[in-house]
Amino acid sequence: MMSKSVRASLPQRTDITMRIRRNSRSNGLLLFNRDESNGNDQFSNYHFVSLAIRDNAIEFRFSWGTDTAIIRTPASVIGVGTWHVIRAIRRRGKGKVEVDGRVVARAKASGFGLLGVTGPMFIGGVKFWEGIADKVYVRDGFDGCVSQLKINKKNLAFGKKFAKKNIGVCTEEVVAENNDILSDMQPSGMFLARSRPSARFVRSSYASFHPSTFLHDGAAEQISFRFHATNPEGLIFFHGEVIHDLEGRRASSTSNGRRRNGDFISVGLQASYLVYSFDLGGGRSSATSTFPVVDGLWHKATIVRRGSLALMWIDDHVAPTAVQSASTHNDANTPGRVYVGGAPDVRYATAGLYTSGFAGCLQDFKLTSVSTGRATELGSRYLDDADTPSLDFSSSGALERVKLRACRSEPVGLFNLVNL
Ligand SMILES: [Ca+2]
Repeated sequence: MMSKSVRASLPQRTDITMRIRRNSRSNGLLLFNRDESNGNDQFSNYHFVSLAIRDNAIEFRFSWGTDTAIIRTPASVIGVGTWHVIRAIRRRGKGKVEVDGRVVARAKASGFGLLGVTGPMFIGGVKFWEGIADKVYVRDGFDGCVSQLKINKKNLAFGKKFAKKNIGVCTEEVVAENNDILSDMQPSGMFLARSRPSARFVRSSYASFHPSTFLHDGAAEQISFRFHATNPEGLIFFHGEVIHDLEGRRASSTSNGRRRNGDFISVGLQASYLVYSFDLGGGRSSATSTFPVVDGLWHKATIVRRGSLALMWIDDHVAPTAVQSASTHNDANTPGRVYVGGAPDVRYATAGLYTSGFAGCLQDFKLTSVSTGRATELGSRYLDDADTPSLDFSSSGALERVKLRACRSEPVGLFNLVNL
């Protein structure tokens, strides 16, 4: 994709934000813009600015011809299959790269001044690679989706300003109703991909499923889901004692503020952090995300419990948050329904741990029980649950559907490996 009317950089500063999702671990060029004021000699030492994925790291380069500054992030700051916001910033000779709002790399090049980029700006690939590949050290276009491009804090729609080549449409994504990132992007030949099971919740919403939906009879078990939260507090998942019997009556008349006496497993948001809590009979333990997850972005959570040990991964971060319960209780005795997005009486159900349900979208909610053999194989990693069906939030899958809404689908630009 190419734009002749937009420049990726001003002389004194560069500020590029791209929201991307990789389809593979391939190297790929995200953005390239060079100086063409001295003619179109491809092999000369020209000024340029580039953003690329190389060996699973992000590389932000800017060059004054003979000298090139390279700001390289650690490898694996962005994974495959999840959305990330990358921001590359330069102030004269100083540059930094942020991923999902956190600075992950910075560098200073002394003596550098103004940068001139006069040529067209390329996104996702370039028209020709001669004389470019040996500047950025990637030889392919980006394999994945780009849903947002911001240059100097100005959002650019992938509309008429861009000439497109080899670009499809990514649609297997959902966003909250207030996300209008691509409202003005109307690509021709748009197709709708299979939508993933998802539902939107409004704090008082919930869906319930048969107790057997999550059998805690394996050597390990896993909860995984994608979420986009719009409120910093709220219950996302609960499995514990019987709250309502099969006729829908509250099973116990005990008042709020009671002391809990049954086993439970819960996941929810507390002050913008994701928290996994469980009590198997010996007291409550919790694992909390190391960073806030209510930030307008989609995140993926994967939680594995093996007896009294729980591990929680957020997005593609390699290191999980771990919690080991001091108790010797390993079995979850949870005869109640499985609740997602909230519960009939959240304060009562969670004994005050939560006061309301979740607000936002949940997608691809999977509950997987792992047999002893597979758990051994699993080690300390999480399970590939590609074969686990996602919870069906429709009336054919859920026992109850209370105030469930639809998540809107989001069309986004898809790039493939074919060069522009
Ligand atoms: Ca127990």
